[in-house]
Amino acid sequence: MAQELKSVEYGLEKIFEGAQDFLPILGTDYVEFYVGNAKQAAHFYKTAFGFQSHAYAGLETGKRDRASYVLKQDKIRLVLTTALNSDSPIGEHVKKHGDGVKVVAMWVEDARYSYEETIKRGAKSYMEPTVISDENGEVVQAGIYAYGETIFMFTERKNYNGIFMPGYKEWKSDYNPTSVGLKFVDHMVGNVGWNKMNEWVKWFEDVMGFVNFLSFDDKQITTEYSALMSKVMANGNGRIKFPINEPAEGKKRSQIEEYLDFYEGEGVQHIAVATDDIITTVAEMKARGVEFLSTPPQAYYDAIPERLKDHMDKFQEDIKELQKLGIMIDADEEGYLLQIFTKPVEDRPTLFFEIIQRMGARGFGAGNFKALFESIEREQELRGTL
Ligand code: TYF
Ligand code: FE
Repeated sequence: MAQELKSVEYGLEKIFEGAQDFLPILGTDYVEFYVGNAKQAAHFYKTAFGFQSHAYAGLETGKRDRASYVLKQDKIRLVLTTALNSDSPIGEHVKKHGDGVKVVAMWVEDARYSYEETIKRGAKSYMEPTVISDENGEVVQAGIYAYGETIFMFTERKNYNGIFMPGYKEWKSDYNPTSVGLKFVDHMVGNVGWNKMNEWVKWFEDVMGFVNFLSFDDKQITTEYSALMSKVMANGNGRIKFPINEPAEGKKRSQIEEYLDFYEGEGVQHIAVATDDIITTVAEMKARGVEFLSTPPQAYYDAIPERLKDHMDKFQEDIKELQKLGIMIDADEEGYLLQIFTKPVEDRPTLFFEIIQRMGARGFGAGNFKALFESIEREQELRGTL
């Protein structure tokens, strides 16, 4: 079933054609989580995911209401923020959603302009353009609401050469686990409510100037039990990709519905991070205690040479080794990709990570959907949420 998805239309040409250029985005600036205990979360992402200590803000830097730990791995920056008192919107967020992504920050040339243009096109304001400065210069930030309580923040840093942002100090630690080889954020997926996907597709088109470059409907993404629909939105240069999922009726509860119930609303479902050596990255993460979804069955791996056929000559990995680690393989017209998914990284079955290595392919692993969703359903079964 999944293999038939080859015909879905996509391609960078289409992105460039369809996208409006009013909002040039240079890349993902950082992803900020609101968590119950930022100190411990930072330890987890350093130890298990190979992030390095980068910057810190909290009582010691004059912040009275919060503590934020900034972690870095190659181009990826994670910010882990927690409340320091009960009277805090950060604490409220954690109370409602559990630990999760609050802010997706995008690196832009001009934050004021990005804000004005998106507001003009219908965005709801979260934070008006704000200049934050110190002896290293200034950062300008402005924010708009995206799905649920998730914020898209525009960050302009052309006049700044400090460590992360004014208000933060460099975080030097004696504990420095090595990188696991994660390089950059490939995409971030949002789960939205029943029948809300097309509203959000339109929001990304109208407000952000993005285009829909890939679509999967519930007939394509359905297993024996649950179902979902998914559309991928991308910006003009293709550097920012936001797939959107909505639940669909199946025989049992959709994994998207499970997320919406436990997150108590719409939000970021997974963050896909790229590596150029997935075997080393995943072996290292497993050794450090990261839990991944179960390995697809033998029949899945038996079918790989057939799926790879046009790309078999380029294929460099050993299928046996990929199978040993539970890594999945998919191919499209342009190449192949390797991917694997962690289990949720909190107690609520909400946010998880994807590790992806693209070998030319620009798709999202449609050929793996069936095996992936069956693996997710095995977890749902254990949780009693299927
Ligand atoms: O980002 C994607 O589209 C893929 C596949 O609940 C996917 O990583 C889609 C939906 C989902 C989990 C993974
Ligand atoms: Fe993904």
